[in-house]
Amino acid sequence: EPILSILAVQKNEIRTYESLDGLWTFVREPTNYGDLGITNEWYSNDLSKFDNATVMPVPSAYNDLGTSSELRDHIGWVWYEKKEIIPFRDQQFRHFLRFASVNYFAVVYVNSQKVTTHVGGHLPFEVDVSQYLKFGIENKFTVAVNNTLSWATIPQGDFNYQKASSRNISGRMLSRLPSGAFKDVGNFDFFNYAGILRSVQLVKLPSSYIENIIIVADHTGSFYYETAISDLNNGLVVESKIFDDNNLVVFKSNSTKGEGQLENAKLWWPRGMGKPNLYILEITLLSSDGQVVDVYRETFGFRTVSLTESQMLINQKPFYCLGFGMHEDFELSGRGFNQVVMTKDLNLLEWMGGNCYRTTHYPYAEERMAENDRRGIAVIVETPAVGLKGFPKANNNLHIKMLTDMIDRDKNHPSVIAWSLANEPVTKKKESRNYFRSLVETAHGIDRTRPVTTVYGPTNFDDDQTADLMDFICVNRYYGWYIDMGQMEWINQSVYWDLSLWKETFKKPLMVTEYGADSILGLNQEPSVDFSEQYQSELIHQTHLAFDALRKDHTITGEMIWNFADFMTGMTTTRAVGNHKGVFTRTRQAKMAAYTLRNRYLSLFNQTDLPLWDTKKQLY
Ligand code: GCB
Repeated sequence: EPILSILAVQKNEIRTYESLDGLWTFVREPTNYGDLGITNEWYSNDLSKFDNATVMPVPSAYNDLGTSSELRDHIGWVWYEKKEIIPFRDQQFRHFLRFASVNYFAVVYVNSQKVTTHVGGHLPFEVDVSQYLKFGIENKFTVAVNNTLSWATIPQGDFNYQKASSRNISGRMLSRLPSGAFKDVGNFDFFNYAGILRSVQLVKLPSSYIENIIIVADHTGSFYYETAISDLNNGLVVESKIFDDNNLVVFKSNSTKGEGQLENAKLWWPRGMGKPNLYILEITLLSSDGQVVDVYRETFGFRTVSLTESQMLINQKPFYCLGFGMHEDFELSGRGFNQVVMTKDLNLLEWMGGNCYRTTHYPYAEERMAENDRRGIAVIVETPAVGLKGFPKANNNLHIKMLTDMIDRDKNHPSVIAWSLANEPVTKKKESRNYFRSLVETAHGIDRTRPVTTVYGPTNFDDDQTADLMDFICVNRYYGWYIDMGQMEWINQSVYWDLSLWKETFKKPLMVTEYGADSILGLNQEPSVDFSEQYQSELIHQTHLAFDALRKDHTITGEMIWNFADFMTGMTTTRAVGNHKGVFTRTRQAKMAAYTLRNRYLSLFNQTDLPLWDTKKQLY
């Protein structure tokens, strides 16, 4: 069983790690759904000696780096291998092999021995490999990765061998499709990029070490913290300190957990409302004679998220989200972590006057979560459950595990303002209710400080069976695109009508988390037609008229465009080399719509003190 590596990797006076990023040997199983590698125990071989061996960079998706559709569209196993000499001097450490994201299913071997498996991309896992390593000589790390999706995976995919009708024609059996023809269609609108998508490290820790830290701090300056130590025997003691941004100690204790109250705590604010002030909780593990055994420094912030019937409040002040749906997506590297793209995206988000985004449709890289804290960008973090259907058969246990791991990874980030359980589940049937109740209870059970939401698309105010379980409700609506294409002048009224009904029904805060239209950069038509830059820009302008009216009526507490940038999808008749609903292109050049949106966001961004609509009952 892999354990979630809850704490992000850190280098300091005690802790260190070896990066295993770089070029790995890569072998693709020759056929889709093939099983040669597992059957023939490729993990005990030297993959670099294989005729079809090549290299693959880590981190990156492998799909777009070859020259064949076989690699791009491969379904099934691929194999990665890396050899490393581990220095003698490191024998004193406990070694953990840590993967920040492998999509979708991973089997990990060290020196030909299976050490762990992991299901699901986008979340880290690690395994103690100390007993498998050899020091001073070469070690072999092998990872078999499988991207096959099914009804039991999250997200779901529909894969099947196609049954094409065969007919006997003049004594010959002819069939429409070649034998063994298959399809694997992810039940979502983005390319199912696969491989080792984020960094891999060999983490070196002392034999007693700090396993987990939780720190909860609110706008009154009160805080609570707790530390888990791997084995707190041998008279080890813990020292906890909080440092402010001038590096002054503002709290000190000798306990693994405790609470306190900070006078004049400088609060973490989303951009536009104040500074995103951060503090550091330093946990030191000391031996009985005062030697430092381990140390970890966790960044956190003082802030409170709460809800009234209509609004989201941060530190008791109204917060209006000016945001984006996004993707971790770029040319060539696909969903692979790319610090260049991350930096450009967050800089552009700030340039747009944004203060918020949703990690559509899976948890984003850890590096990015730290950046959100530092920049004051509020985020709704979403599980990988996009487009789920078939309740109660969908994989509830896996969903609960992913939600738990996600909260565990991101719980100390002040920028995380809410947890999204799923995007556009098909929740029209009563059976979905218990499924979603179990998720809400899981999230609330772990974290009482953040509200829980689900993003609704296929269901409506009058047929959804789960929305009332949520603390606040997110809705995706495509008036003027999927509904009433070309009817620009209907959009305002339709959006107003739709959201007003949700509000009237549930009496909870609402956010519109998706709206928009595709456009191709440079495709200009006046008067506008679909896919032109004018059409996208006008559609979002018309939607904004409705948003203004809804804001006046105290109906919505935020809006997010779909999408920040164009992104790759699978092939379908409604996509032309991917989804073009970005206000930026895939290479991050601004379309006409970007300026329309920027004007709006900047004008609202500068309205710092939003009125408090209702001080009535605090819902959360
Ligand atoms: C949606 C989905 C998103 C799609 C988008 C679209 O409702 O949540 O994943 O990409 O619509 O463009 O169709």
